[in-house]
Amino acid sequence: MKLRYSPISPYVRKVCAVALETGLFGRLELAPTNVWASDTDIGRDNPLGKVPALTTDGGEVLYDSPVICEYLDSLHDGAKLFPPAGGARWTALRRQALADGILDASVLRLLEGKRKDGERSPGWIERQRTAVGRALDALEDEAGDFGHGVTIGHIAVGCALGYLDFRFPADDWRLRRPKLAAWHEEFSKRLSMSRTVPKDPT
Ligand SMILES: N[C@@H](CCC(=O)N[C@@H](CS)C(=O)NCC(=O)O)C(=O)O
Repeated sequence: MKLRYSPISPYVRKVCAVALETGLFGRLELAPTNVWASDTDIGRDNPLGKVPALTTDGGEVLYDSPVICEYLDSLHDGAKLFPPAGGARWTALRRQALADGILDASVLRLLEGKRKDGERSPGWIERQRTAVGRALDALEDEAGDFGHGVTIGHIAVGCALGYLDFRFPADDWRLRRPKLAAWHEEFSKRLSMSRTVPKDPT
């Protein structure tokens, strides 16, 4: 399987963490991809021009990260990261959606912040920052129920919090969120998390 890959994409991190948790990482051929390069060919694999995109052994290209993660989870016989049915499944999927939403808002905030003076919208940046703050408060409210298990919801939340540490350390999301901080400290010790921490390529 070929994974179009960027070492600092939090969505790619989610896929890699799932591959590590499920013992499939060794089956991934990592294809480094700069989606922002003017000559990138990512659009041939993913018409949306984004990573991650996974070409299966059968030649089908899958995107985006929730689809790729669920596909990988279907390829192994161990404990499933996507609970098969019932309340546990909806909780895991909702947590993944919340965490991915934190990423979406954070990426929008980052890109807006890089625009030139006069083009940048402080109101738009604030809207994204506020959405992330509310999402983090919601996670703090339920962090006591996270337990010690691992589902796609846990992995997505771990990746979202790691991305905030990477891109917005000054925000200090841990302030007033002690339960979430304690959970994250413990969860970050998993191999799937420690091996995929984002690092600035420069
Ligand atoms: N919803 C997508 C988001 C993927 C995404 O936004 N990836 C970024 C890299 S972090 C990207 O490729 N952006 C290029 C673009 O937006 O043109 C997923 O979960 O895979």
